[in-house]
Amino acid sequence: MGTIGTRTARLRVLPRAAATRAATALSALTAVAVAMVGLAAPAHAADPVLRDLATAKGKYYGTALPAGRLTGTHGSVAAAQFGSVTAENEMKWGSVEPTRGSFSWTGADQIMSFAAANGQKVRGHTLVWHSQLPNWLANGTFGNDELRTIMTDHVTTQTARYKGRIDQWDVVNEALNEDGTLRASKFYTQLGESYIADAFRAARAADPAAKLYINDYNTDATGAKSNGLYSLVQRLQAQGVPIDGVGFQTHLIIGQVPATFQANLQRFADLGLDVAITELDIRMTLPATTERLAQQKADFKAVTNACLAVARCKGITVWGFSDAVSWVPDVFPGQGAATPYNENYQPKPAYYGIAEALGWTDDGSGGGGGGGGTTGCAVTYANQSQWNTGFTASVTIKNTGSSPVNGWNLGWTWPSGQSVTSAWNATITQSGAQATAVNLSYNAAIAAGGTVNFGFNGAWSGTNTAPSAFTLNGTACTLG
Ligand code: 9MR
Repeated sequence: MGTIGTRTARLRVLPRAAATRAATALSALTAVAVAMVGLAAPAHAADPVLRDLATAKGKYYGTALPAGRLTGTHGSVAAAQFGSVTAENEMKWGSVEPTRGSFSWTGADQIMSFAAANGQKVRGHTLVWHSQLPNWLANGTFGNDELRTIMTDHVTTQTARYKGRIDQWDVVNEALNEDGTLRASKFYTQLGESYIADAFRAARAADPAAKLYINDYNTDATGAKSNGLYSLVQRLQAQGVPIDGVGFQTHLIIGQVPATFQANLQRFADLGLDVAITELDIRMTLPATTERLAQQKADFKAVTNACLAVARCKGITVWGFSDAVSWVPDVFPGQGAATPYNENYQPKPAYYGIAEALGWTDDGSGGGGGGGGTTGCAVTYANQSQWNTGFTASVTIKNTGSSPVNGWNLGWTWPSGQSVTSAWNATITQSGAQATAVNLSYNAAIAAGGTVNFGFNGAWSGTNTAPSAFTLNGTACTLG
């Protein structure tokens, strides 16, 4: 769209439902399933399971997932925490039909297998969209009848392949302009509004069980764009087009959950349609300060509450669950931290905000992520010795919050071109001037009020100015 707005693996005891899923996955004996169960989710023992909390409320909680991230920590958290998955890119036209009439299902099938192994629903995304089209289609010239057949054949082939296994299909994605008129996509320009009805009819014919959605962004509030969507949906219903639901992508900015969000969901539901929050993320200007993370927690909670308050809101999908894998920083430079887990797969306050909205309460065992306890850190940086081209530094992190930190990464930017050459008590990686130190297995935990220390050798030339700012798990620290 483009216009909108290490840790160390550690075994944990899986909750009963997760253990059952793990056993199911193992019995499936697929590569994907085996890869997902052995690794620990890096949550606290008392951390809630979003998929189970949501199910208890009659909703699902899902995530977008790239097929390249089905194993390791990413795969294990996705399996344990989410009851629905959406292929982030693998079911788009450009992925599945890169050459006319020649289909490539590898990535899409991997997502389907992962979901089946882990008892997850699948949101199909997406059949007809102006973006991520294959070159042969985007740049080809076709007569109107030919283009209509190309489109309906594509819809039919893809929905038929996964017949009976898709909970919701985003049949048409991002059909609207910001002013509520229809976007001048290749399909609209040549075929007119009827392309939408034809796409839905083809999908219904090939997979009668899937719920068929129209999906868009910047339609979360009442206003010109969502009014345009509302009118479009009414026109489709008047023509008897088989549309079941409306997806609200909900790509938001912290502090800007629309006041009319719930009412807007409700007015679409009142048309006799299901609604769903399909691509939720809530970005912020970096760095992620304690204050911004607290605002983000309130915002994730508010969005979750809005869905809970609308009976026909079926569930919520986050567009990526970890800041390690999110489209946001690529598209909005200087912004990010838009998901409920940090880059180190530690739950952020936002995660606890979701859980609280879903009825979970902190038992005081150290979860809560700043919901009950406070978070904070102070860093002491000492240049211990220096010679013509090298130096040795020592860094001490103090947890000044009231909750323990379980798994940490410390980031800083070198002011004068230094680089780390070797480290102890941490693993340090560097990208440009940005250095990141990650805990080792034996020093992952920092008790409330406690400290950890690590050190390293570095290279310098010219000047060797000390870093002036540090972030712990994405949150700015004071200098001690
Ligand atoms: O997250 C997706 C990213 O990896 C792709 O590069 C991008 C290409 O347009 O699409 C992203 O997902 C989009 C989704 O399919 C539709 N709504 C907006 C999402 C974020 O751009």
